Amino acid sequence: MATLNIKRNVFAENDRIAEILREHFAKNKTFVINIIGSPGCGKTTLLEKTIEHFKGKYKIYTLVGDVQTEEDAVRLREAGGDAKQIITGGACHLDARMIEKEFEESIPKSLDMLIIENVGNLVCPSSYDLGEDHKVVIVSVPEGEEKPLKYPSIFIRADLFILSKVDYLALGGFDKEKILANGKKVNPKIRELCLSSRSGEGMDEWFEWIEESIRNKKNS
Ligand SMILES: Nc1nc2c(ncn2[C@@H]2O[C@H](COP(=O)(O)OP(=O)(O)O)[C@@H](O)[C@H]2O)c(=O)[nH]1
Ligand SMILES: [Mg+2]
Repeated sequence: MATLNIKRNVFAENDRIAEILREHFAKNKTFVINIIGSPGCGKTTLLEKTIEHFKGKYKIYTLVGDVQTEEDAVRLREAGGDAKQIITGGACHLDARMIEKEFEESIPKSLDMLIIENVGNLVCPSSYDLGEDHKVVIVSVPEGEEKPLKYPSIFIRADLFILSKVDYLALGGFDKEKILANGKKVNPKIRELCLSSRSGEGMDEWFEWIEESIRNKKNS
């Protein structure tokens, strides 16, 4: 019973900080996404391409969560982005307090977009609100069609489902319609986007979604 209460308090405190962050981002008109997917599903590669595409047009800052190493932040800076690594030292997710600390210390206040790449994991990050506008869930083609059914909590909470690495579909043996249907089964309202950072397929739709979201945030 005591354990349950502690867990409830942790989530309540996280949600309280996330709401404060959301108010700050709303005031600053910063569009915020929280990207969640398994290790290796292609999160950082997608962000490298996104940074390259919007360079000079939008001011974008990226926070990257990993258990260890600065590798991803280095990659994003090499792509021309402004990026900061959050090393969790073991934690399997980012929480609102970590983002609050970065809000106070590193995140510029005049931003068009803040992208948070969460720690690679389809489970724990789904429970932590980071003050984002949208959670975006990514599953890559080789991970298998049943993933939305096995990890429903992130699909329930996400607004956008990206099926990544669609260049692998050409190899055969992957059922694209089935994984998309499974996503819709868990969350009928989820928007779907199929893309490949490698071949470029579907990337225009991703860029358009970002542009539209930034516009909507500015006008809100
Ligand atoms: N075939 C293919 N490989 C990709 C694609 N995107 C990323 N990768 C590869 O997948 C591996 C993991 O990518 P990374 O972006 O580091 O994944 P993360 O752990 O989710 O950030 C790397 O070897 C990438 O080159 C893609 O669209 N197609
Ligand atoms: Mg990464």
